[in-house]
Amino acid sequence: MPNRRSVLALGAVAGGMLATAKVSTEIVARWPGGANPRLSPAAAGALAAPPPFSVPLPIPRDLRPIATVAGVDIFRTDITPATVEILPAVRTRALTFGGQFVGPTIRARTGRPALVQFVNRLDMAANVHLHGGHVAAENDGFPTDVIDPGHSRWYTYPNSQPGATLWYHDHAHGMESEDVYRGLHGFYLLEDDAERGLQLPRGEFDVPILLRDAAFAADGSLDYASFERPFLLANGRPQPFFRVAARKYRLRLLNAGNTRVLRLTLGDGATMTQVGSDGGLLPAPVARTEIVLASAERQDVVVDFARFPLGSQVVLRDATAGPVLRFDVVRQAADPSRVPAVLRPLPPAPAATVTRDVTMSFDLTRQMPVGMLNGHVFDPNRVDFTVKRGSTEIWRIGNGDPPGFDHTFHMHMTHFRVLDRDGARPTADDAGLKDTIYVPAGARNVRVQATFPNHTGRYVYHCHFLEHSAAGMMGVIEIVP
Ligand SMILES: [Cu+2]
Repeated sequence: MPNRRSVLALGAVAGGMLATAKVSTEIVARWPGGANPRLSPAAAGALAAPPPFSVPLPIPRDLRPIATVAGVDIFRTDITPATVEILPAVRTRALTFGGQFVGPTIRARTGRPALVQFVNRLDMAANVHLHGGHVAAENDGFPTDVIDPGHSRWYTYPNSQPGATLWYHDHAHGMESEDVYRGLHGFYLLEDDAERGLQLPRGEFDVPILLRDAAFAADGSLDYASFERPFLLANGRPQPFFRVAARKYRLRLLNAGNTRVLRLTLGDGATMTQVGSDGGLLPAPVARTEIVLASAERQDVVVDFARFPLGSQVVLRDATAGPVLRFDVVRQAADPSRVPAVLRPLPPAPAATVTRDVTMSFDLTRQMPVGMLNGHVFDPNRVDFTVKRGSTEIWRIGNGDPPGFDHTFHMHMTHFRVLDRDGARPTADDAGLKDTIYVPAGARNVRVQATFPNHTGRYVYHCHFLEHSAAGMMGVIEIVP
């Protein structure tokens, strides 16, 4: 079980080093979210990696509703410790939703509310945030709004937004980083009628793939304190294979790594057709050969395996970790799916009436580095910005740290569009409606525009490198009528 005190283990280690070495380049390089983790074989965890492509890709099971009442689907699952197999034949103690290292997938329909009861069977408080969900404040998993051990909580998800690849994870104050690292993550796939009508690949050909890194101690336990997390897991397994038919698949790629930037390519530069991002479908498909996903970002791509001869092995690679997942094209199949030229127009963007600045940085002068937004450490009782419901705002996001420190930016309750990055066009990875973006070192003014509809109350915004948010890089907005 995670020790509450261990949440800042990374900070403590780095802090000790800081005291003796000041802000050395070594620390910058090793701090999570500094330069991408270096993968030295000597540091590749105490357990050796299994042979590549020796385990199949698991698909997380769907969570079945326990009832449907008046058009509302009712779900229930546990937040519970469990022993799982991640590395082959190695037992690993994890924190899970429903006993699975990648929690059960909740499938929901736009216009059809869902009620989910989470039963906390841990010996510590936990909660649930539906990442990308437009939900009332009391259902958003505010960091101090937790489920005590032995208690349960109903979360109401109105599903009043367009279809999108969402995910759910713990957000308990100061613990989210370790809790998510230990396995409290799962998919929430929202579909709307218009999307269904597009005939994109569906059913078994619509595959959620949760990517995250990990380190293991010699006893098989997840090593949270390690700076280096050499294993990149796909749906909780190292370098799995996936047998596919020679037809189109929709792959829902999620980077659920705590503090990681993925640069993904397929085969020898094969094209992936991006159809969606954080907030759902793009206006039109976009051909991509490399996808960059910072922590918590999602991209949905369609890959047509009919382009490869039967018997082909097509490898998804990360620029740092190497091979991630191998697709084995093993059979023919009929393919009624298609990728239409028009997917879903973006909603209108009303003129912004408020502009705000958010600078993300560490206080590196302290014994223990703390995360800050605009120079303030997170205080759940302090409102940093008051936002008028229904208003549209432009936020200028800056990375205030020295070279080597990357950050991400995540806003709860709504989606935004990226207007520009330091005066230049957004990247291809910024396309569509976003809730999380990469804010690398040197980024000083990433402008995003958001509208805050429907709900009032207090929500957080933060760096989604979870070691950073747990160290205080988080703020509070209060949306008022
Ligand atoms: Cu950060």
